[in-house]
Amino acid sequence: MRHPVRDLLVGFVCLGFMTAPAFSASYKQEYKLSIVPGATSGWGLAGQYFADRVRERTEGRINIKPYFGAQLMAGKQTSELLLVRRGAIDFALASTINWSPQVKELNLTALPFFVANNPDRFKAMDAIEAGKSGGMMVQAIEKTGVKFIGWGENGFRELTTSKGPINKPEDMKGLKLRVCGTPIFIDIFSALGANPQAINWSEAVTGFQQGIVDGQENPTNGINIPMKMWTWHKHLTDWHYMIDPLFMTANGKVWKEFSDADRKIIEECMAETEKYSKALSRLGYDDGSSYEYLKKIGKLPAVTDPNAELTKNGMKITNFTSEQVKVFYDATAKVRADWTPKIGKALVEAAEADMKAAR
Ligand code: X2X
Repeated sequence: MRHPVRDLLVGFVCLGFMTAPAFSASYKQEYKLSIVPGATSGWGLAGQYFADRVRERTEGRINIKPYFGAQLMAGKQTSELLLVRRGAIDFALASTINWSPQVKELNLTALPFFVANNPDRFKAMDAIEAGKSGGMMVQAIEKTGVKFIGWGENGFRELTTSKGPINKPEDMKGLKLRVCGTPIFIDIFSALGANPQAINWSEAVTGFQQGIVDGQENPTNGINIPMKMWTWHKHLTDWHYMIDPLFMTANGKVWKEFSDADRKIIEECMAETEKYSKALSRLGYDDGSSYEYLKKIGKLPAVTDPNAELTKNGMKITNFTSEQVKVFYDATAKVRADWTPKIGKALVEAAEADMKAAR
């Protein structure tokens, strides 16, 4: 005999049973997040922070696992975009310099002495991201079919060398410098008279250990300190010649499969991650706001005074005077001129206008 109340109850139970998991039934058990350097880099910490926030906020519905050390690309960092497009990678916290061989617009912030040639280099970077030029970069990224989720920061790249100090371009003559395999770097260091060697990050440390190269360039907080770069290089040239912002992306199909509510959560988690990532990158080099922010969220790293840490470990820091910056700026004029049409004149001009408006 049919029992209307029982039928109704069974109906409800089934409905409940079907709707709840049906939401996440199309979700993967694990989403792979690609990170080029290691877990202790600023970049690695930011990736982990994002994954943790998303897991917490979605109550485990979205489980993102960071894969550090470019392992999803077998070390080949410039293949990351291709693998996100194909879906072999679900998420990537990527650097402009690893995607710029394919997305030419992303060479913008690698134009030598372009962003730092402003009274406040961090404000200039933020102005690009928040401005018309940042929007153009996002468009260029999304044209490849991947979803852009938000910005982060590897940081301004400073030169470390075993020979030095570097005070003028002539001091760089013949220096063998490890750079990533992105063409604009070859042009910049060739213009300065050095001998750039394209080596993947995954093999770079072996190169430093074996003395195959005389130096490299990477952000101080994010990479140089966690990597204890003083082990191989005693000189640091604090020249901020370029910056690589990071950006979180997802494979287009993966993104579409999330519910609207979950997409919103992911975007909010990335907005938090942007603040964390930028604070890690800028700590000790800004007006103190990065320190305050990291303290507030309970995430102050062990090293809060980067220059003191470098000096304590025997590194000699060279800070350029404005005259020295001018010499290096002039020495790289041809690189900016050659790369402006490749990046797009409209984009370079929009970035100049965005940075100027923020002065
Ligand atoms: O290769 C590098 O130098 C690194 C780790 O900074 C990037 O992947 C951009």
